[in-house]
Amino acid sequence: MTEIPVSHPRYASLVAREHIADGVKAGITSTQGLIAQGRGEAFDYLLGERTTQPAADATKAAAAMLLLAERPALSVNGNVAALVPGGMVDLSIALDAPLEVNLFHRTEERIGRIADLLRGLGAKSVLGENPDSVVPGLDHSRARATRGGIYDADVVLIPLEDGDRCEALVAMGKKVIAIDLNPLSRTARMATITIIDNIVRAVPGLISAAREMSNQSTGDLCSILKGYDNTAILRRSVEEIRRNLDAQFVQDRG
Ligand code: PTJ
Repeated sequence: MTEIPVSHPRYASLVAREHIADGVKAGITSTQGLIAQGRGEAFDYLLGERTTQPAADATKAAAAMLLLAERPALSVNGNVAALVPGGMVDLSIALDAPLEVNLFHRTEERIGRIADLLRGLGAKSVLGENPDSVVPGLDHSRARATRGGIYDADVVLIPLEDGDRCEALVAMGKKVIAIDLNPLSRTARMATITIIDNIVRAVPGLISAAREMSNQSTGDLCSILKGYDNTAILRRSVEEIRRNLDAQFVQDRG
């Protein structure tokens, strides 16, 4: 990994790039993953590279939904495995939920490498190597799912996912939680709850929220979800971008 000084103003962003590039070299991340990261970075820049209030609100609702779930499952792709492998393992342990490797550009080698990485970091349940069912309405490889994991889940976390799969999971009657920096993406608009934040901040935020809220009563968790409005969260996120751009403009002129 290239030495990046902590004092560099773009430190976090440069470290994330290194992780994605290393993921490609290790055969964990697809080359298309480099492009996806670039797209995410652009939106992160517009959002001010921080967790906004709507993202924090969505994170709290997502933690409540995951704690209330009977069969939660967490999806992992090549970018997620490169950026937050330990975080996904910690989250799965905090929620007692399986991790399931599911790839857009599926190869059995990459699935196996990601599963081994997660197991090496202490994951208790990693699925995806032997899918035994399909999500209706998707083409063959992306549709693959596992009973006891995503296929049977009532709540699924899908970080950095494509819109088709999000829509197909919703069509199965599942509650879907997305992490996506683009508030305009189809994934963001189709999901039940969308956390508009960088996964490197969103996953630690979800772990803290799940741990802090784990002793709350079912009634308290339900009341957090009762007033939740995902369209309003997306609107507020776009508003955050607008405000951030206005603030930059004033600063540059000042
Ligand atoms: O490993 P695979 O084969 O499953 O492929 C994974 C990628 C991510 C390459 C694949 O699913 C893909 O092409 O995704 P997209 O369609 O580029 O969508 C990724 C979404 O995630 C976009 O809306 C990005 O803005 C968003 N995104 C990218 N990086 C981040 C992100 N959101 C949060 N945090 C990021 N670091």
